[in-house]
Amino acid sequence: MLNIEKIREDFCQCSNPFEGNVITYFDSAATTLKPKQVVDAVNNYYLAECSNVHRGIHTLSEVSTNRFESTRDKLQEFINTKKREEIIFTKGATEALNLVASSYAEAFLKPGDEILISEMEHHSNIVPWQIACEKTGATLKAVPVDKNGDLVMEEFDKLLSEKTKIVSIVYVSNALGTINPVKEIVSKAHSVGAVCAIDACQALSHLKVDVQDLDCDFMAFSGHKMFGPTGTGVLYGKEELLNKMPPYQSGGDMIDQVTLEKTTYNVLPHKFEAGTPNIAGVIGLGAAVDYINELGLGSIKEYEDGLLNYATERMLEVPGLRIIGTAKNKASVISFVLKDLHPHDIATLANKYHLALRTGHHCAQPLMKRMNVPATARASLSIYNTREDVDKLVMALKKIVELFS
Ligand code: C6P
Repeated sequence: MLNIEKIREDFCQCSNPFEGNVITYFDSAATTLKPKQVVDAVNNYYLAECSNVHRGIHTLSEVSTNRFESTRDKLQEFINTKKREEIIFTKGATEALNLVASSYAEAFLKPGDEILISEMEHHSNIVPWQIACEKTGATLKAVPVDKNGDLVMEEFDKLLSEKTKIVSIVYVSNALGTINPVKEIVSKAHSVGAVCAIDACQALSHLKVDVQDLDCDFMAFSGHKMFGPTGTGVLYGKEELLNKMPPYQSGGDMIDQVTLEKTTYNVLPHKFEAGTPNIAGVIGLGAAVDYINELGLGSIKEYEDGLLNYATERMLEVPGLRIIGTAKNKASVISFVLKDLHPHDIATLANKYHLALRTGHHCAQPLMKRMNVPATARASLSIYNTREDVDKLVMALKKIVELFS
């Protein structure tokens, strides 16, 4: 059982007023709040240990390098990679997916090949593949989504063929909360010889993820959606694939030997980490992993599932509210529309009640089109949200409905 009161003390935004009011935060799918343990780790680096990594032999550089690299060890254990070198630091899931699309897809795809995604992808898992297709002559196909927000797996089976070389699917939809059957998807992708990438951006702070159990070839995620600093992210890749891929960016740190005629490249993971990395951010991400481990993902999931059920039931009390995304297996995201109110108006009014909701297409325009809505309002929940927060939201939404009727 999580001690929510104690957790809320770690996230000072849960109790500190901003311009006179405490804001109830329902936008954790955009970025989670940060616990003081993470902020302290970042501060400690800047105030006491600041220096560059992998370069100097002086004490500070050694300390920073050790702290930076210890995050890689923590992440190896966290998602259970076979080797620590399979963890590549990026600035976020977007960069991680671009890395695979640029490096792997552009190097190995040819005209006639196919990439299979789904209608519920974030733009970060659509556009890089479109660009790779333009450059290679490959074709992009998308698995449809049903009216509840589940992938239509029969259609997945039909679209998957010997032509499919890459399957790239979101683990948890940021716009609907649907949890996809990724283990089954990976296994099906492998049955036709395709590699499978998983966009786990919305999964890591809610579910236990084990890349060896899933057997995925690549996985992308962002540190800032799992209580870590912004500008941090990870690409996991199987060692044999990463080894045969060309570098994504070039410069310092990713080289072995440089002459004016030719350059040889560094070993993994450095081959894909050109230039000075986000040292403070990665150290903070290590503290975020410690924080999640301390709470336990099992307890987090149990608490969030209970809160999601409560919020779903209570929000349906609001006259005219329709939840968009009612898959059986969901993480703590509730997207909704309210009568014929534009979602921007809902969020603007909710903001007056000091409630932070997100509205818009959530960088998933093809999904909005499929669900026949221009946009939704979205409440995304995390471990620091409570039933009282949900009650406040429901009360505000009821008042908004009254105002417009
Ligand atoms: N979704 C949201 O409010 P970055 O921006 O690189 O950290 O993450 C991109 C990304 C990729 N995949 C999924 C499933 C995501 O949810 C996101 C980010 C935010 O839903 C911003 S649009």
